[in-house]
Amino acid sequence: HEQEIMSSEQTFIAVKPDGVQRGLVGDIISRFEKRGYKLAAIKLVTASKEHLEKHYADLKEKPFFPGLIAYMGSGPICAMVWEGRDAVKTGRVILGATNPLASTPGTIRGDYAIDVGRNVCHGSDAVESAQKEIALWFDKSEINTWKQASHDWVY
Ligand code: RTP
Repeated sequence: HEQEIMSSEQTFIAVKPDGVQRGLVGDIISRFEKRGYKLAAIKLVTASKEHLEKHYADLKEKPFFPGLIAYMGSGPICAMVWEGRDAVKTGRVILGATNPLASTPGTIRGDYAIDVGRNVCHGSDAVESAQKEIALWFDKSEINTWKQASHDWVY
């Protein structure tokens, strides 16, 4: 299984300003840790408007875009890179559906949110966007390569 671990994916996960304010950072980290994912990078950032406009470039025509940028810039965000098998897709499952009213209980949004405009967390939606987002939010020097002692117990 060495090969599979070596080729394991990275995803960009963020606790949005409402999640940080509500004290949910620890719980969100804990869910990824307990599932078996490995933390490769983490920092608290208050993002600039320009940075957020790059992050959400695909949504710039949406009517909710200005509100989304204001919300995301309203306080610090906990930015993270999580690594492990199928991290992008499974990361989205751990977060739950974008609209919390449709999120399954047991997911982060399904447990903690009721409003799409205050949905607590972000996760990359594809391997390609994960790579772009990781490069946007982190310098290469901030990404840690380390061996998880529990790997053999996870895989
Ligand atoms: P995210 O990037 O935050 O993980 O969310 P997503 O891919 O699941 O959803 P996306 O469609 O890319 O939307 C990004 C974020 O915009 C906010 N949003 N508000 N109708 C609305 O008011 C509305 N729709 C989306 C949400 O915060 C969503 O996570």
